[in-house]
Amino acid sequence: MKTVFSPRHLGHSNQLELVAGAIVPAFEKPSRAQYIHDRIIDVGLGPIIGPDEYDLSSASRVHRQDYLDFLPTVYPRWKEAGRDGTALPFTWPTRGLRGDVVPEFIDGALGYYSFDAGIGFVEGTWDAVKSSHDVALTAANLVKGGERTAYALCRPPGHHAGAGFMGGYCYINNAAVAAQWFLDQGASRIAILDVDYHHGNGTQEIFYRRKDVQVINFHADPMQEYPYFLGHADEKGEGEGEGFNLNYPMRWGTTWESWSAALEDGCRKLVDYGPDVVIVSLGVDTFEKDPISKFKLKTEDFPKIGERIRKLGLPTLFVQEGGYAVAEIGVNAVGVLQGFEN
Ligand code: SP5
Ligand code: ZN
Repeated sequence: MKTVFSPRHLGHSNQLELVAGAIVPAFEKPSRAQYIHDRIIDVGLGPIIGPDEYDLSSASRVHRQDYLDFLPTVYPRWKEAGRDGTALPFTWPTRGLRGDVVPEFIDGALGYYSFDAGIGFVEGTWDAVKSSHDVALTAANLVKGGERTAYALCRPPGHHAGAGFMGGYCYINNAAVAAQWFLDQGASRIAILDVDYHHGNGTQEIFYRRKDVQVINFHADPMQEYPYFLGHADEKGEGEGEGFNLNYPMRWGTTWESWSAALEDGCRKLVDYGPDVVIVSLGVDTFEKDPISKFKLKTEDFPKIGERIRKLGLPTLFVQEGGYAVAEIGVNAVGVLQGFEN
């Protein structure tokens, strides 16, 4: 299979992150993508090509225009405020506060457009975010052109980004934009299978009232795990979208046996839906040695994910999301892709 990848992700680095009461170097770091890239070459998965440039027209159908306009302004405004280093929010409009007025000053605007502090900006962040979007759409175009599958080696990831907010290392929701792009190109129905350890709250929020995108999430129970405030089993969609959102929350310590049973159930629901294309939000932070996660999938389990998805018999776009056990991320992510191909 072909991989789409851009070295422009490298400009997005040196961010800090607030974890367990300490400011630490971010887990979502450039070496993640480089390990996957190198593993693709080592195993001869197939050619690696660069992205084409896409405009933000499909993105503007899943994200608010004011949010998309805001993203490229963040770092210039941060510098205008006399700062350097990493731009981060630290205050948010929760219940009881005004969530309808965008503050003028950058600190307030950053809080307005985010739900956590996991979204640092440095000089190259917007360029990397745009390149990640272009990587996803270039890979989508390969699938539209008749390839059975393609892999978008996106960095930064996307599934925590909602219509008007960023968080969880995510800025533009690459998988959601790709789904919208397939619809804009004439597809009728798209399914998104999100196998990242964390609930894809952004993807769920974007499509919650729509029936043209089925969203299926397999993730750590929000009672125990980030992003905490979405991802329960009773969230099934609303209005026209009722019945088209499926959540499989699982407890800390989940192993392949029960994780794969959830995948099996989700795949059956996907087949009933009858999508034209499957988009896999491919996180490999379900791995037993992942530094921020508590599932127990083993390296040998990842190819089995790919094998099961292949059995769906549908055109399939893989979009990279999380995975932080840096030394193993290449083997595990590429393991899913090899499982699909074999
Ligand atoms: C795309 C993606 O996987 N985003 C994940 C964002 C997770 N951010 C919160 C991490 C909380 C980590 N808490 C456990 C710390 C163990 N040292
Ligand atoms: Zn994750």
